[in-house]
Amino acid sequence: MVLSSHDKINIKATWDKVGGQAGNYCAEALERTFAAFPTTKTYFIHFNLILGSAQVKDHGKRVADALTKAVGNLDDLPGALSELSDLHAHKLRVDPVNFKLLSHCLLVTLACHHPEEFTPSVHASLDKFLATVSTVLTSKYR
Ligand code: HNI
Repeated sequence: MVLSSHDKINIKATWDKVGGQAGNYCAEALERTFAAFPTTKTYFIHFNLILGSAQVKDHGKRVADALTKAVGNLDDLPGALSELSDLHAHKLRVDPVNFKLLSHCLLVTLACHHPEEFTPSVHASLDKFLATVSTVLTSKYR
């Protein structure tokens, strides 16, 4: 999937708008993922998944930092996410279907917090961005 210059503008504008809330939004997206798609919790049995858990908040911050790095490297996502790709493929072995579930919940979270900005065009660009990130993170499975 190729991100157009229009997609890149939409993605960067969204992330600018999100600003310092990225960690909180990603933690909310994780909470939504665990609530709406409970099978995703099987990857986090070593976490305390109670609502408001400090571990989930902390993990949200990590996911947000990775996405911030991705937004800053839209022309080289495989390079920017290379280590994370190794981790998810070789160590964590997360089934790729789960990336669609988390991506969906990230979109829902962004739409809830920024309804005005979440136009169909922005929605489409963010969906492409998350699908591309997901492809990179699952690219080393074989
Ligand atoms: Ni993911 C660890 C980013 C999707 C399960 N994940 C991380 C870390 C980052 C990260 C960053 C921390 C790395 C480190 O400690 O060095 N994960 C991302 C991103 C996406 C994603 C950007 C997609 C947008 N991860 C998923 C999905 C699952 C998942 C879909 C499973 C449902 N990730 C994990 C697990 C860990 C993890 C499990 C290890 C957690 C821990 O600390 O033990």
